[in-house]
Amino acid sequence: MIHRAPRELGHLAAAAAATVAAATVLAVGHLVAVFVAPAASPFFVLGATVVDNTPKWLKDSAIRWFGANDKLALAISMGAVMVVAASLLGELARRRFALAAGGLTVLGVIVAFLALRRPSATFWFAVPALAGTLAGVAALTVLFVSFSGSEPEPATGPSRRGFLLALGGVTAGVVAAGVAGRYLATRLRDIAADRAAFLLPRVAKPAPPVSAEMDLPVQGITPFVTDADEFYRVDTALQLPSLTRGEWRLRIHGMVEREIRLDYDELLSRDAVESVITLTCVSNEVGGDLLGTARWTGYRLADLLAEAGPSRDADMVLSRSIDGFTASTPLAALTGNQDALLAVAMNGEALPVAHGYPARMIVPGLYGYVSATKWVVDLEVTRFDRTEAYWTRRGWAPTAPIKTASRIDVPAAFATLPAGEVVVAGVAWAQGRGIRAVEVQVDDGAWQEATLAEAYSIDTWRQWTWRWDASPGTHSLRVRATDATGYIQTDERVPPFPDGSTGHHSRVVTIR
Ligand SMILES: Nc1nc2c(c(=O)[nH]1)N[C@H]1C(S)=C(S)[C@@H](COP(=O)(O)O)O[C@H]1N2
Ligand SMILES: [Mo]
Repeated sequence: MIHRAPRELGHLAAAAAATVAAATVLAVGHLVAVFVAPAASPFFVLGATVVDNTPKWLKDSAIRWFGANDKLALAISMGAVMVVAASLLGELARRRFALAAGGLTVLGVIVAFLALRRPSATFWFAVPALAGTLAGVAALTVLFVSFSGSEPEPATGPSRRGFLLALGGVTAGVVAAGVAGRYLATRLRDIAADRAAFLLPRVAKPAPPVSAEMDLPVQGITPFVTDADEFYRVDTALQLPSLTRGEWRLRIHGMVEREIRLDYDELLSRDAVESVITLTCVSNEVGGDLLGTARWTGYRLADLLAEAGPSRDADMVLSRSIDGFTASTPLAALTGNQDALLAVAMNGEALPVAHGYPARMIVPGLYGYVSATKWVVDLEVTRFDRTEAYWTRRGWAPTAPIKTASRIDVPAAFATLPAGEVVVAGVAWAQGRGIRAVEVQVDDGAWQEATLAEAYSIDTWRQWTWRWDASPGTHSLRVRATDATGYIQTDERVPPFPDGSTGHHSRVVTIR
């Protein structure tokens, strides 16, 4: 097998195989980087490392010699170095395949380390080079095995044909990965530039500010407003849609008096509004963190729908995203709520691509799967008895108001704390109704009234805190909320399917 036959692979063939394997590292790494961290592409990492470490005199001469083509000159010289290095690797593989594979791995790991040293690197930066290296070693192995795999016959036997086939196949794969990576990278860069050029629309009446009384100074409590990059993300997109503002269109049609088509500039000519809303996922388990609060800027869906004139017989709006996701929202939840938005900004900045850039829906009081379509491009006014949406077709409830719920943020689960005063705190939510009270229970004791932070609105969560005089032992803390209708959060445990989980969140802590 591998240990014998490689010696039979010619010098040129071995060099070609190793060069293709090295190219695999770069191309696959580049493709993976598009999704993980574009700046961590092995191409850019090697290029930037070379540029950063080129002595000034050489850099200056390169610019003098090659002028605007200095990047091209850099690419060509790096390519030449790679071919030479790969040929040496191929030669090594002919003699000791394992050593060559190990050598390629070491080179890949070095590139991963270089990636980690790039500015603003996170640990993700190591991933593209490592993924590329895996693919490269696999390519090297396939190429050498293809030669030696079948019964080696002399001269132009099947082994040679196998090798040429494999070489052609892997090369085609490398080219495809390279082209895909390049194409996707430019597409995503377009979006980044498009987002960067976004200007927050002027709002006639800004949403009331979040005051200190709404955001308690308790260590470890969930902040009232969630940072965009901390905001939970739930969607079916394997690859984020990339839709520029220039490309974006919204069509409102179906059971309407007149169909409407809007582009982004036409949207901007309307009055923008702002509203602070807590978005919640139906999949949130008791105690889970699939919810967050943001200040959303956008345009009233009620106004946009009014322009189209929905028919009296309609009772639902089927919203569709550019990637085919759909949500069915009760028409009344959109026309009857001034805070149901076609949002374009989150916390004062363009929506992040992952949160629906350039436009998404935000509807207070309803779980996201029936209301919060990201990358939305189409609103069809229709009826619940005519069609279904992405998740409702899969058995999730067609009407899905957010259930009254509460969560303990501090102390942490299974924390060990000194006896005496312990601060217990968290958040509670019942969008559309508001939170009236929160109570905490220790073990089987009586329910104790927590102190509520000031409410922002009925459509946002509300922080709460309770001071506990804790005695030694292992204790269980439990929380329940009462909403403004007087409904007390049930302790009946039900899973998220089909219309949201219920049950009390509890935490066990040890007091010393
Ligand atoms: N296009 C699209 N929009 C979508 C979804 C989706 O899968 N695709 N998921 C929905 C669900 S289930 C939720 S809970 C919210 C989550 O929004 P976020 O990712 O901005 O937090 O988006 C909604 N909008
Ligand atoms: Mo969701």
